[in-house]
Amino acid sequence: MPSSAVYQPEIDRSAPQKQSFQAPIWTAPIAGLISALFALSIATLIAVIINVETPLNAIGGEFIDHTPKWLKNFAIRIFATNNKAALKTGMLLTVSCLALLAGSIARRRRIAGASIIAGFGVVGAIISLLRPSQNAAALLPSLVGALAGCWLLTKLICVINENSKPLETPTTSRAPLGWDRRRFLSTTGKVAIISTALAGTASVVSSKKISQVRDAAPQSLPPIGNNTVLPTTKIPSATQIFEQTPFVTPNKDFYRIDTALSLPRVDINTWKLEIGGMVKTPLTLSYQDLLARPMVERTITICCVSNEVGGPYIGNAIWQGVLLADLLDEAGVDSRAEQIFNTSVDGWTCGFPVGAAVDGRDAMIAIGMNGTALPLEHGYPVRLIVPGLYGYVSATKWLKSIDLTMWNQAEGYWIPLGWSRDAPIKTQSRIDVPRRDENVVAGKIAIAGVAWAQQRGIEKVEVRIDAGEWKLATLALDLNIDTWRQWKYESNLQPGEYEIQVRATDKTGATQTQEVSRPDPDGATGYHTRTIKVL
Ligand SMILES: Nc1nc2c(c(=O)[nH]1)N[C@H]1C(S)=C(S)[C@@H](COP(=O)(O)O)O[C@H]1N2
Ligand SMILES: [Mo]
Repeated sequence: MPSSAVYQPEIDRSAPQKQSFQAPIWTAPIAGLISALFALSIATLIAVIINVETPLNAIGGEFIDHTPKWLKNFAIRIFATNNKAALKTGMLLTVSCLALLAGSIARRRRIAGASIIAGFGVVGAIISLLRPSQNAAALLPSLVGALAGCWLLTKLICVINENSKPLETPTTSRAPLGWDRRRFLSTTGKVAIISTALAGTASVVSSKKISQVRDAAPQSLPPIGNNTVLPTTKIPSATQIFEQTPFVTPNKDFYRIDTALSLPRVDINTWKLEIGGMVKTPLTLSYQDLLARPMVERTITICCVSNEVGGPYIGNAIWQGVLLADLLDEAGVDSRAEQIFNTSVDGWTCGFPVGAAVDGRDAMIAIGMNGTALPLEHGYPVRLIVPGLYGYVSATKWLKSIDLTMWNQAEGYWIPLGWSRDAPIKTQSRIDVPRRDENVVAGKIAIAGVAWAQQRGIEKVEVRIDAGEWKLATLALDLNIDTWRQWKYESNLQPGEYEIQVRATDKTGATQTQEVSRPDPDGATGYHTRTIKVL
């Protein structure tokens, strides 16, 4: 019987219709939504259990890596570091819309509706397989999830359509009962509860596995030479002349920037660092090999190129690790090599000039941060730290391989997106005190902050109020040319509103430029300016 046939009840024609025979229009889309949630939660749980990337993270990751340049730069500006949460929300909304659609279609054309879910599963499976560091097992979660979703959708559509179809030969004695509302609600309710439980389990298992990765990190790092004191205690106190910004940024407060939707879970027993490309002897090093090597400890300030003037994406840490120059020396670098190209476990890449590793600066393979093994968020087990270069060209977290190559052979992740290939950190300064919108009381007021010019060092910092004369700020002890330097300036201020500006001059004598420019393509410029209210 064609589905367009309309059932004309033989009975109750004139009676007021209390109960409709057909399930309401919203039931089919809801069936689609519930089926998709069921599929996703099953897929996520399987992925977490068999240690592959979850389908949603795989699709999200692929989306991050392949969004057009304008969209990515737009998203970064709009959402700053919340862009991952925004992406996840966007994905869930998209999946939900597709699921609602799949459900509505399935009501009349079951196969067509289910094939939307199936299609999503196949796409998810293929993307999962193609993600960095994944194997054939990555196909499983999406495929099983999609099968489960299709099965459930067909079942729910049956519940919806059952009894609402006209009977082949309607008679007064065999009138259809109408659709079974109670059965539909109780089935979808149960499935919703099961899905929530599956998703909850997935999240618990996933956190547990992440803690296992964290717990596998050594409790303490090998001592540097004969020194076993926690490094933070060795920083001279004269580097700190105001308290609001600690000279050494605690790990928990350190800014985090990366493209990873989930933290890479590195198995420390199988992880290896490969150093290859244009070298005489390629090296393969395990975590233990690295720990057994001579190590250094250096205080270095790293920062993100996308930091706005006055922004928070900068931090200073005591890094412990193996000097890159030592490893490159052992590998024997071909003199024609131009670029040190790095790849992370999560497939992110970057490259910097060979010179930056061998010109005497402390470029290193870091395994420790502020006296502990690298936190997972900051690149455990191993990352690169290159003083004087922005993070996006040098600071590879979850490092997997280092390749000596030519500039025209490989391009780092951010370069095709319009960011500069060469990215030395620009001289900058920031006002930290008084805080924005802080009300200060008239009298002697402390203005303070940090300034940095990695590889050149900070020579002087000047402050001006209401575009007046530039006045020298007092500088804290200069630990080395690769760390930020604190500054402080005291002024007697009457009640009123004041505009404060700061500028730094590096040890080559160059003063940071006043010209205002955006972070892209190679770092923001301009003077940090803050208006304060004195009461
Ligand atoms: N694997 C990986 N490493 C990465 C990135 C990334 O996206 N993936 N981002 C880089 C950028 S842009 C910066 S600024 C620094 C930030 O390091 P942090 O998160 O430890 O502060 O890491 C760099 N290393
Ligand atoms: Mo960055």
